[in-house]
Amino acid sequence: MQNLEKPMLLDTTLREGLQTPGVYFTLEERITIMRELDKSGIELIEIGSPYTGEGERRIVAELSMVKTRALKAAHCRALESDVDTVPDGVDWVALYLSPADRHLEAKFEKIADKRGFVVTQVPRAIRYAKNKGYRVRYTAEDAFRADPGFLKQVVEKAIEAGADSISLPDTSGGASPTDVRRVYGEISRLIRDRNRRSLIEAHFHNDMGMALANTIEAWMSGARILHGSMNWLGERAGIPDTLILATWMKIKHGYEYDLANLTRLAEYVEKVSGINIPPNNPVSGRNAFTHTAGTHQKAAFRDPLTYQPFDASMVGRESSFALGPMVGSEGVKAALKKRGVEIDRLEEKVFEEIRDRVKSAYLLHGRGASAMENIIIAEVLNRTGVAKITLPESISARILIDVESMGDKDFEDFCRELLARNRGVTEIIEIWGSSFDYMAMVDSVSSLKELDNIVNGFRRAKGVLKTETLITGKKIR
Ligand code: HCA
Ligand code: CU
Repeated sequence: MQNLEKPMLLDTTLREGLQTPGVYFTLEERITIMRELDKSGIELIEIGSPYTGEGERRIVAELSMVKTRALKAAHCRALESDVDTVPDGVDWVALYLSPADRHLEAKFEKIADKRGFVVTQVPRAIRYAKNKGYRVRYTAEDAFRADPGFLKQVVEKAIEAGADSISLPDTSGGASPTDVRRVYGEISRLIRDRNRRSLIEAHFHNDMGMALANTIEAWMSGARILHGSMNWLGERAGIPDTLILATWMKIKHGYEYDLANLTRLAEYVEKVSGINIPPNNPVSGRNAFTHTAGTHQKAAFRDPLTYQPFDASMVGRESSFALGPMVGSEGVKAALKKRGVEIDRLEEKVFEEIRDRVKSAYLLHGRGASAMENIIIAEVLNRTGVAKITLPESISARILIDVESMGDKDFEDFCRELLARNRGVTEIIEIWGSSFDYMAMVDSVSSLKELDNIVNGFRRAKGVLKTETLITGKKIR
């Protein structure tokens, strides 16, 4: 691994993240997010876009008064009048004006010499903000789709005007790591050749799923400030998750960030943004440290790192084992241990029985079987005398049934007979607008075995294609 200078992580949950459809944070929520980012060691926090209206300007002004170790950045267009909306207490002002012709065409209809406008306006706005005492970033919006020669020309103007940093964002999210190496390499060289100290900032959108890899590549190609946003929030597919970036820096390079605190913040942001963390999200996803396949479980039970890049405790989490349709007896052991069962006192065949019953439950009932795992564990364990787990007094369920053709006489006759025998099934109704055609209500049977028999009965009935079972809970009255 190259010897790379420690980057500064910039979190823009409060600016880019606020550009996620449907997301809004109150002032209190923004303050909490800021404080927790700061506590976690994030070096720069983008606190908002004060130029977008009086309401936002006032909120940004409040945020700029919150004491943090992290430097605070505000986002503006490259306009003097936007700079005037930046409140005291902000350290770094970002000024964006795209050098890409496509943007200039779409945005500045009335200006005849669009490129000419960029090369004069960018340095003008930078000087204006520098004179007001700010550190200044120039953002070459959509840098990857700008004419490379013109991009260099504008960057040159920006560094001459005193820009402290240059952001080369992949605004439209189509760049690859190879493109990044070229563009960041060229601009790094340009800055070095001019003997300037301007830093390069990396900001990548995830439209093609490349944002995180692009950001790391940008760092290796000279960027010093790397942008992230909690839980990948941002325009469209978002930008890299700050937690994952910080995890990479700590795990791979030993740079210190409080990952456990960032993991808690991820949950908080999930709650206040209303955007769920996908279960398979790296680091913060519910499944990120869960082993499922029997072969994985067997190895991971002894050494989780067989199937993980780092120890879950590094981010304040624990490895876990799912039961599920592929479970192995090691997975069962781990699950029992977690429930406080003394597994050393149990014979191997107990684990195997639980394993086999869980697997068959999935075959018979579909994914609804996940709600039966605990019942299976209790039914098997209670027979051993080693542990006593309280079972629900009775089991109720809904069986969804897909038949060859709805309203089929044979199937309905079968149902009538079943209902007449009155063994657990209390009602069968047609359902519409689902991939299933009927729903059977099972009320208060005494064991899973009994439920299995009922489902097996349906499965053998003429015309039945498939079934799925849902265990039901309390009735709300
Ligand atoms: C945008 C701006 C930006 C700016 C990035 C930056 C982008 O919303 O168009 O200032 O570094 O993606 O280009 O988010
Ligand atoms: Cu962006």
